[in-house]
Amino acid sequence: MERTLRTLWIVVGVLLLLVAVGTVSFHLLEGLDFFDSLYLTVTILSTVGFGDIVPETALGKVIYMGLVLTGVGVFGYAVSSIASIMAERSIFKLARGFFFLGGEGRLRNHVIVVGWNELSKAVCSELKVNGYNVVLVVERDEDARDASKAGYDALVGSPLEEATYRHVGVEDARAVVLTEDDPSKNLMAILRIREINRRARIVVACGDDLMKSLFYRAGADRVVNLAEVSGRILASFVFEPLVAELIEDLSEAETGLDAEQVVFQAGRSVTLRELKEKGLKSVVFAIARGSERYYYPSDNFEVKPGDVLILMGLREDLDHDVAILSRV
Ligand SMILES: [Ca+2]
Repeated sequence: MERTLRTLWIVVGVLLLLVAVGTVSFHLLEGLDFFDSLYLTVTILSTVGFGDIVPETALGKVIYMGLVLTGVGVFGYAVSSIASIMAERSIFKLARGFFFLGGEGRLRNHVIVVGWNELSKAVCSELKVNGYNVVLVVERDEDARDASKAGYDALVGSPLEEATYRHVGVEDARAVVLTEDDPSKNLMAILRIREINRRARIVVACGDDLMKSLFYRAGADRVVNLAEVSGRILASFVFEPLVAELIEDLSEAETGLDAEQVVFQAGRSVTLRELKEKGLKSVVFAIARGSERYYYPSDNFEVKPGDVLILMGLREDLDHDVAILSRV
């Protein structure tokens, strides 16, 4: 892409040079005024050659022929490289932008992931396994191509600009995950997103604690210090490898155990016993009510509408239980 762009600039430069040479030559040799000289040069270079103005002098004819021969190549090359740049850009910038914005392709409840790196790849794959619709925002064309190959929709755009987030439908997004490690960029991104959507969950990765409070103040819902989290798991593998294994297992949904939070949306309260009698298979590890947490609640615990159940179990059991809870 960059190379095509550089070549294009060179071609445009050569073209301008030819226009200048032709115009000045015809003006001096043929006695044409500047405008007619320019007109003659441009029609020759574009290979149109109307023939309404023709050179009379021998040197003028030589220059005419020279411009005809170079014009075919240079002009043709310029047109084709502009066309290829337009085509390449449009795939990601224009076409996708329009697709995202309107009609049946309108995105809803999707998760926007900013950045394409090892971290975001893990984020995207985990979201996908959990059934979320992921849309990426990347800065480079090659990242967009890479992401598309991996099966994700990607938009090329600056994470600093509001328009980028509008293109990926941030007003209807469920959440945004910022995976890049540039703190000032992340800060700006949070502000931009909050301008458009006050409710979407914003999760930010950060390398140290310096920016944490600033991110929260800007409107982030969760700032995760990656070094801290992975450091703790690494250490756990030393003195409690089984626990570390369990934590790792719980954190990914594709195999083994998984944890899930489910909002209890029934119109009445029920005891945990009643839910178990309905066939709940997984373990109710905790119940969250506002800022309160009730860990391993007993069978007599009364689950109220709006409570959040935190379930642990195998994937198929969790899916089964989510279905049961939605029918209560
Ligand atoms: Ca797992």
